Amino acid sequence: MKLYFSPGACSLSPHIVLRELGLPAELVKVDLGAKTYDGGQDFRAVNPKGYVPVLQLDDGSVLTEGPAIVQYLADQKPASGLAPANGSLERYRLQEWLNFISTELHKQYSPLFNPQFSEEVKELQRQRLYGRFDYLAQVLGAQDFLMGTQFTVADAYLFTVLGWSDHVKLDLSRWPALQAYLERVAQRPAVAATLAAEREARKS
Ligand SMILES: N[C@@H](CCC(=O)N[C@@H](CS)C(=O)NCC(=O)O)C(=O)O
Repeated sequence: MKLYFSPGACSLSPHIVLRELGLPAELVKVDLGAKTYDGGQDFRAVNPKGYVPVLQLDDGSVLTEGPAIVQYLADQKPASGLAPANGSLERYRLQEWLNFISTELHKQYSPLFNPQFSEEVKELQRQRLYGRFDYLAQVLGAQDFLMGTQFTVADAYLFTVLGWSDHVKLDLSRWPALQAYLERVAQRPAVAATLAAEREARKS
């Protein structure tokens, strides 16, 4: 398998999942500005949508969209508990979280990275996100992870997105439960190893 990624981007989520599962994969760093990888190969030939993450399977098939990729990975090792069994209500709960993170958080952060948006628009966007944080803090004040006691792929994704907060001037200090959650997840050995690997990848 190959994971096309960019250090610190949303591809951190499947990268964490790979390491949590102990699955071997080649990591391919993508230059998102130039849309190239391996020093000049056309990334759009791999993913015409032009964004990471992309998972390429050994038979050459390409899977895109973070929520689909992390579920595929978790299903390679069902005993890991990173995703509940397909068809169970709990699996739909996991998908409920993945969709929430994708649409209500991830894609609400995106304008905050965009220099073309005014500070006024960005502030409106921050207020929208603060409402989502109120809800998340209620949940994570009462349990360690999104699904309860078990770390799942949804936590890998939420950790990734909330981790961008400082960078886009979203102050999490109003939500101690979210700060404690980020610390809890960061302490997981696989997560710490992933963050270290992505820090290293930034240098190359
Ligand atoms: N819907 C996609 C969105 C992925 C996405 O937003 N990727 C960003 C990095 S976090 C990216 O590669 N952006 C570059 C671009 O869109 O040109 C998913 O959930 O996987």
